[in-house]
Amino acid sequence: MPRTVTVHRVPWSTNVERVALAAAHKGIVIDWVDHDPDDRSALVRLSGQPLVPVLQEPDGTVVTDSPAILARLEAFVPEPALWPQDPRERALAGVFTDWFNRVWKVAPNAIAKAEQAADPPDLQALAAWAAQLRASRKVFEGLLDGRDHLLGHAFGIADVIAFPFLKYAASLDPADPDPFHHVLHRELALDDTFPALAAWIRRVDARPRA
Ligand SMILES: N[C@@H](CCC(=O)N[C@@H](CS)C(=O)NCC(=O)O)C(=O)O
Repeated sequence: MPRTVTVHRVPWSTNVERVALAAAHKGIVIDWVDHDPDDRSALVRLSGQPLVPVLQEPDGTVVTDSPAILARLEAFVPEPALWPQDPRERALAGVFTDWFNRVWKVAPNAIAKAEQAADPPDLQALAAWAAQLRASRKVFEGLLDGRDHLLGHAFGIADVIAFPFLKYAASLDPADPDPFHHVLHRELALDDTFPALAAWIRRVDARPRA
Protein backbone atom coordinates (compact mmCIF):
# COMPACT_ATOMS: atom_id res chain seq x y z
CA MET A 1 0.00 0.00 0.00
CA PRO A 2 1.68 3.32 -1.02
CA ARG A 3 2.10 5.92 1.70
CA THR A 4 -0.22 8.93 1.28
CA VAL A 5 0.51 12.40 2.64
CA THR A 6 -1.43 15.66 2.54
CA VAL A 7 0.29 18.70 1.06
CA HIS A 8 -1.12 22.19 0.55
CA ARG A 9 -0.21 24.02 -2.63
CA VAL A 10 -0.91 26.90 -5.01
CA PRO A 11 -0.48 26.79 -8.81
CA TRP A 12 2.92 27.44 -10.45
CA SER A 13 4.91 26.92 -7.24
CA THR A 14 8.56 25.93 -7.62
CA ASN A 15 8.83 24.75 -4.03
CA VAL A 16 5.70 22.63 -4.43
CA GLU A 17 7.24 20.99 -7.51
CA ARG A 18 10.19 19.91 -5.37
CA VAL A 19 7.78 17.95 -3.19
CA ALA A 20 5.94 16.52 -6.21
CA LEU A 21 9.20 15.27 -7.77
CA ALA A 22 10.50 13.76 -4.52
CA ALA A 23 7.23 12.03 -3.64
CA ALA A 24 6.92 10.46 -7.09
CA HIS A 25 10.51 9.22 -6.84
CA LYS A 26 9.59 7.44 -3.61
CA GLY A 27 6.17 6.21 -4.71
CA ILE A 28 4.46 8.43 -2.14
CA VAL A 29 0.94 9.48 -3.09
CA ILE A 30 0.04 13.09 -2.34
CA ASP A 31 -3.42 14.18 -1.37
CA TRP A 32 -3.14 17.76 -2.67
CA VAL A 33 -5.12 20.58 -1.07
CA ASP A 34 -5.36 23.53 -3.46
CA HIS A 35 -5.44 27.14 -2.28
CA ASP A 36 -6.21 30.38 -4.03
CA PRO A 37 -2.85 32.20 -4.30
CA ASP A 38 -4.68 35.44 -3.45
CA ASP A 39 -6.26 34.05 -0.28
CA ARG A 40 -3.71 32.49 2.06
CA SER A 41 -5.93 32.72 5.17
CA ALA A 42 -6.45 28.94 5.50
CA LEU A 43 -2.69 28.38 5.14
CA VAL A 44 -2.00 30.96 7.84
CA ARG A 45 -4.57 29.34 10.15
CA LEU A 46 -3.01 25.93 9.53
CA SER A 47 0.69 26.75 9.64
CA GLY A 48 1.10 30.28 11.00
CA GLN A 49 2.56 31.52 7.69
CA PRO A 50 1.30 32.02 4.12
CA LEU A 51 3.82 30.13 1.99
CA VAL A 52 3.48 26.76 0.28
CA PRO A 53 4.21 23.88 0.36
CA VAL A 54 2.76 22.87 3.72
CA LEU A 55 2.76 19.23 4.81
CA GLN A 56 -0.05 18.11 7.12
CA GLU A 57 0.65 14.81 8.83
CA PRO A 58 -2.15 12.50 10.04
CA ASP A 59 -1.30 13.19 13.71
CA GLY A 60 -1.80 16.92 13.10
CA THR A 61 1.88 17.80 12.76
CA VAL A 62 2.32 20.62 10.24
CA VAL A 63 5.62 21.11 8.43
CA THR A 64 6.51 24.19 6.37
CA ASP A 65 9.57 24.89 4.18
CA SER A 66 10.27 22.53 1.29
CA PRO A 67 13.67 21.20 2.50
CA ALA A 68 12.08 20.22 5.83
CA ILE A 69 9.17 18.58 3.99
CA LEU A 70 11.60 16.66 1.75
CA ALA A 71 13.40 15.41 4.88
CA ARG A 72 10.05 14.17 6.25
CA LEU A 73 9.36 12.31 3.00
CA GLU A 74 12.80 10.68 3.27
CA ALA A 75 11.96 9.62 6.86
CA PHE A 76 8.56 8.20 5.81
CA VAL A 77 9.93 6.22 2.87
CA PRO A 78 13.74 5.93 3.10
CA GLU A 79 14.22 4.09 -0.20
CA PRO A 80 14.90 5.09 -2.88
CA ALA A 81 16.94 7.64 -0.95
CA LEU A 82 17.30 11.27 -1.99
CA TRP A 83 20.25 11.97 0.28
CA PRO A 84 23.51 10.02 -0.20
CA GLN A 85 24.46 7.56 2.54
CA ASP A 86 28.20 8.29 2.40
CA PRO A 87 28.97 10.98 5.03
CA ARG A 88 31.15 13.08 2.71
CA GLU A 89 28.65 12.97 -0.13
CA ARG A 90 25.83 13.71 2.34
CA ALA A 91 27.70 16.74 3.66
CA LEU A 92 28.22 17.99 0.10
CA ALA A 93 24.53 17.56 -0.63
CA GLY A 94 23.81 19.76 2.39
CA VAL A 95 26.26 22.39 1.18
CA PHE A 96 24.65 22.40 -2.28
CA THR A 97 21.13 22.68 -0.84
CA ASP A 98 22.03 25.56 1.47
CA TRP A 99 23.97 27.35 -1.27
CA PHE A 100 21.06 27.05 -3.68
CA ASN A 101 18.44 28.22 -1.18
CA ARG A 102 20.43 30.90 0.63
CA VAL A 103 22.82 32.21 -2.03
CA TRP A 104 21.75 31.29 -5.58
CA LYS A 105 18.13 32.37 -5.08
CA VAL A 106 19.09 35.85 -3.84
CA ALA A 107 19.82 37.33 -7.29
CA PRO A 108 16.58 36.33 -9.09
CA ASN A 109 14.51 37.31 -6.05
CA ALA A 110 16.24 40.70 -5.90
CA ILE A 111 15.65 41.31 -9.63
CA ALA A 112 11.97 40.32 -9.44
CA LYS A 113 11.45 42.51 -6.37
CA ALA A 114 13.22 45.51 -7.92
CA GLU A 115 11.24 45.19 -11.16
CA GLN A 116 7.95 45.21 -9.26
CA ALA A 117 8.85 48.03 -6.88
CA ALA A 118 7.32 51.46 -7.33
CA ASP A 119 10.72 53.16 -6.90
CA PRO A 120 13.02 53.47 -9.93
CA PRO A 121 15.34 50.46 -9.99
CA ASP A 122 19.06 50.68 -9.19
CA LEU A 123 20.24 49.73 -12.68
CA GLN A 124 23.79 48.97 -11.59
CA ALA A 125 22.60 46.59 -8.86
CA LEU A 126 20.18 44.94 -11.30
CA ALA A 127 22.98 44.36 -13.83
CA ALA A 128 25.18 42.84 -11.12
CA TRP A 129 22.41 40.46 -9.98
CA ALA A 130 21.71 39.46 -13.58
CA ALA A 131 25.41 38.81 -14.28
CA GLN A 132 25.63 36.66 -11.14
CA LEU A 133 22.60 34.63 -12.20
CA ARG A 134 23.84 34.11 -15.76
CA ALA A 135 27.30 33.10 -14.47
CA SER A 136 25.72 30.38 -12.30
CA ARG A 137 24.87 28.40 -15.46
CA LYS A 138 28.57 27.58 -15.72
CA VAL A 139 28.53 26.13 -12.20
CA PHE A 140 25.69 23.75 -13.10
CA GLU A 141 27.32 22.87 -16.42
CA GLY A 142 30.50 21.98 -14.49
CA LEU A 143 28.63 19.87 -11.93
CA LEU A 144 27.04 17.93 -14.80
CA ASP A 145 30.30 17.31 -16.64
CA GLY A 146 30.44 13.57 -17.36
CA ARG A 147 27.47 12.66 -15.17
CA ASP A 148 23.70 12.68 -15.42
CA HIS A 149 22.76 14.47 -12.20
CA LEU A 150 24.05 17.41 -10.18
CA LEU A 151 25.85 15.43 -7.49
CA GLY A 152 26.53 12.18 -9.30
CA HIS A 153 24.97 9.63 -11.57
CA ALA A 154 21.84 9.08 -9.50
CA PHE A 155 18.86 11.43 -9.18
CA GLY A 156 18.92 12.96 -5.71
CA ILE A 157 18.25 15.88 -3.40
CA ALA A 158 20.27 18.44 -5.40
CA ASP A 159 18.22 17.73 -8.52
CA VAL A 160 14.96 18.03 -6.56
CA ILE A 161 16.06 21.32 -5.02
CA ALA A 162 17.33 22.97 -8.21
CA PHE A 163 15.20 21.64 -11.10
CA PRO A 164 11.97 23.56 -10.46
CA PHE A 165 13.99 26.81 -10.77
CA LEU A 166 16.55 25.91 -13.43
CA LYS A 167 13.91 24.49 -15.77
CA TYR A 168 13.02 28.08 -16.68
CA ALA A 169 16.34 28.30 -18.50
CA ALA A 170 14.79 26.05 -21.17
CA SER A 171 11.19 27.16 -21.34
CA LEU A 172 8.37 29.17 -19.81
CA ASP A 173 4.66 28.51 -20.07
CA PRO A 174 3.22 31.80 -21.40
CA ALA A 175 0.33 31.39 -18.92
CA ASP A 176 2.76 31.44 -15.96
CA PRO A 177 1.90 34.64 -14.07
CA ASP A 178 4.85 34.67 -11.63
CA PRO A 179 7.32 37.54 -12.36
CA PHE A 180 10.07 35.56 -10.60
CA HIS A 181 9.75 32.77 -13.17
CA HIS A 182 9.93 35.33 -16.01
CA VAL A 183 13.18 36.67 -14.52
CA LEU A 184 14.62 33.15 -14.43
CA HIS A 185 13.59 32.51 -18.04
CA ARG A 186 15.04 35.79 -19.29
CA GLU A 187 18.34 35.69 -17.41
CA LEU A 188 19.15 31.97 -17.56
CA ALA A 189 18.07 31.44 -21.20
CA LEU A 190 20.25 28.69 -22.62
CA ASP A 191 22.25 28.80 -25.79
CA ASP A 192 24.46 26.04 -27.18
CA THR A 193 27.07 26.86 -24.53
CA PHE A 194 25.40 24.76 -21.84
CA PRO A 195 24.59 21.38 -23.43
CA ALA A 196 24.89 19.35 -20.20
CA LEU A 197 22.53 21.71 -18.35
CA ALA A 198 20.03 21.57 -21.24
CA ALA A 199 20.17 17.74 -21.29
CA TRP A 200 19.75 17.57 -17.50
CA ILE A 201 16.65 19.79 -17.67
CA ARG A 202 15.15 17.43 -20.27
CA ARG A 203 16.16 14.38 -18.20
CA VAL A 204 14.65 15.58 -14.93
CA ASP A 205 11.58 17.03 -16.65
CA ALA A 206 10.80 13.54 -17.98
CA ARG A 207 10.45 12.25 -14.39
CA PRO A 208 6.99 11.79 -12.83
CA ARG A 209 5.38 14.20 -10.35
CA ALA A 210 3.06 13.08 -7.54
N1 LIG B 1 11.46 28.47 2.01
C1 LIG B 1 10.15 28.11 1.56
C2 LIG B 1 9.68 29.12 0.55
C3 LIG B 1 8.26 28.89 0.17
C4 LIG B 1 7.78 29.88 -0.88
O1 LIG B 1 8.38 30.96 -1.10
N2 LIG B 1 6.69 29.50 -1.53
C5 LIG B 1 6.15 30.33 -2.57
C6 LIG B 1 5.65 29.47 -3.72
S1 LIG B 1 7.01 28.69 -4.55
C7 LIG B 1 4.95 31.08 -2.03
O2 LIG B 1 4.07 30.52 -1.38
N3 LIG B 1 4.93 32.40 -2.30
C8 LIG B 1 3.82 33.21 -1.93
C9 LIG B 1 4.19 34.62 -1.73
O3 LIG B 1 5.36 34.95 -1.83
O4 LIG B 1 3.26 35.38 -1.50
C10 LIG B 1 10.18 26.70 0.95
O5 LIG B 1 11.24 26.27 0.48
O6 LIG B 1 9.14 26.02 0.97
